[in-house]
Amino acid sequence: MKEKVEQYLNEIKHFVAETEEHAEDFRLKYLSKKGIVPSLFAELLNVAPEERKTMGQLLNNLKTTAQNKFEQLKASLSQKDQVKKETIDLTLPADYLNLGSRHPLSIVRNEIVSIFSRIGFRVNEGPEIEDDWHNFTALNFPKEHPARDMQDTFFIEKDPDILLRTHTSSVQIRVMQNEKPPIRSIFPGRVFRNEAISARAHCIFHQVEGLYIDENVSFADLKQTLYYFATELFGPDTKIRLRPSFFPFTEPSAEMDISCFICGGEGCKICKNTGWVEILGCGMVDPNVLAFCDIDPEKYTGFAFGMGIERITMLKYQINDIRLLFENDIRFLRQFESAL
Ligand code: 2NL
Repeated sequence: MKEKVEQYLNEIKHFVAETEEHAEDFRLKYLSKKGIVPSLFAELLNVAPEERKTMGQLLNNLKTTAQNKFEQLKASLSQKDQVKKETIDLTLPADYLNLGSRHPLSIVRNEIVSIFSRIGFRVNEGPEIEDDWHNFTALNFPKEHPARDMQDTFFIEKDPDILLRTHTSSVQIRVMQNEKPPIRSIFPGRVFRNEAISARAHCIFHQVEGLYIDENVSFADLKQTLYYFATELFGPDTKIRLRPSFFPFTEPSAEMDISCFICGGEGCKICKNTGWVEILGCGMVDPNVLAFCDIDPEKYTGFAFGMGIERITMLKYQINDIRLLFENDIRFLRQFESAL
């Protein structure tokens, strides 16, 4: 019996398990109810009483050796598993890299900036928080004009009036004060108006305004510049028409329509069956505005225009609710992944 135990100890010591099944075979062979260790304990009854104590000790040693070996086998197998999982397979294709996409308002703003920069316009930006003088007074708004009302403008402070700019024209005032003509620049930016939010209006939106001041700048220059802009943005077949309008800061003033780029003038939902879509306001800079900025209105003339980026984006991509442009819903934004 003693030799048998020695032999088993040796076997156990050199046992190798490649898989979980091998380890289970080991447990069944030595440690299960009908396995070697319990059978040897059963044989103890046949051993001479004076040898029982030493044999008992030998068997106990065999039992713990087998138990320890089994624990060791299990532990090393699970470690092997872990290593297998952590090994990097360099032949696998790479994970899809989500680059995101440009916001539709940025796509359109960049396109407008790019069109005007091709004909010599620079870009200027300025503060979103303005004073009354730059936002209203210098733009020829009368003292009691309704736009100056709390109902229309977000005031940060009263007396002196500090407010969120209601148009980017305030930046044009700053440029006219700081630079000598010729001035040829466009002004993209965020503007604020105290309006109830709906499908068609938001209290925050984006504008691009433009300004050209020099000697002998005429209404014909304005018209040709805007015609170039319209054909670049909406296609070479685009026609324009100007309708008389009114702004405090331009005289004369006009609104510009383009021929409907959806139906080509036949009449559809987008142009409300008129064949024309309004896209911007414009006019010759009022002499009072030039004078406020210390530019001599006898020597210089200029034209200016302004458009809402949201409006143009909604027309171009046929978006029917302005709020979609502010919610950043990923399902909406993903639709512009290939637009730029
Ligand atoms: C519109 C109309 C317009 C201007 C903006 C302007 C600026 C200065 C002087 C004169 Cl500093 N004019 N800007 C002129 C005409 C129209 O915007 O419907 N915007 C969304």
